[in-house]
Amino acid sequence: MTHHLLQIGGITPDMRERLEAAFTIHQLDDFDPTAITHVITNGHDGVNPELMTSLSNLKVISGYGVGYDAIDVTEAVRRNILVAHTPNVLNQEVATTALLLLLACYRELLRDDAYVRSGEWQAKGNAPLTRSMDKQTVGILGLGRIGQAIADKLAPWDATVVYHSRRKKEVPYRYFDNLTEMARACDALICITPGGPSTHKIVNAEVLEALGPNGTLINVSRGSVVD
Ligand code: A2R
Repeated sequence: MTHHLLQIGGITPDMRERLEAAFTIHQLDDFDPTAITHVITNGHDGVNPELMTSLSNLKVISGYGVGYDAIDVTEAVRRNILVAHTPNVLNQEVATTALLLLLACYRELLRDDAYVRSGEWQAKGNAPLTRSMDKQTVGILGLGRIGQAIADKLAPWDATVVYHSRRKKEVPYRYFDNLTEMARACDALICITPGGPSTHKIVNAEVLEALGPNGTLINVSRGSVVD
């Protein structure tokens, strides 16, 4: 029996080859909704509710990413549709990106890059000095799989790691049950919670004010987490 898979978003040649061994692949601009049994999608696009309703024989939604906030999981469960995602695969890479962004902010990398490229360095000499990243208090909003990888990667900078999540964990870092209080205690705040309604704009004006004018905000979660 042929399984019919609807592809949402881009896939690599390797993914295509493996999927083609098991499925007939259909694209969004040309498919019969009643024939589709499987969907492959990314974390950003997910499956929109109207599309999901139209796929009356859908059995599996496979998201190649960690976040599944763009998929109505409650509705999927109600319809007995299995939803899969790919946690852990990119923990280290997302954590490295978080560190890259943090270091780039502290060291004004973009400002200094522009300074050199514009010829100002040659004309005026060194750009102003920047801040040290050593011994900073770094708050992690969402100490899950990726949050922990970020905490691990902060070790060489001798950071004091603190965190806020829904529950306190068995970790050697200080827990804040209040995000604003944590922001007040931090030099930098790194967001790495899931998206969706429960985290929508939880980094709000109050949190940003508590972080202060010299605070650094790094968001490697969804854009929806920050107002
Ligand atoms: O449930 P808890 O207490 O373990 O906390 C989780 C935390 N979290 C929240 N923290 C504060 N307020 C909330 N409303 C809230 N909801 C969840 O986020 C946990 O510490 C963390 C999520 O960790 P994991 O489930 O292990 O996710 P992972 O693999 O680290 O990925 C995080 C997100 C994905 O959902 C993608 O959207 C993005 O990274 O790429």
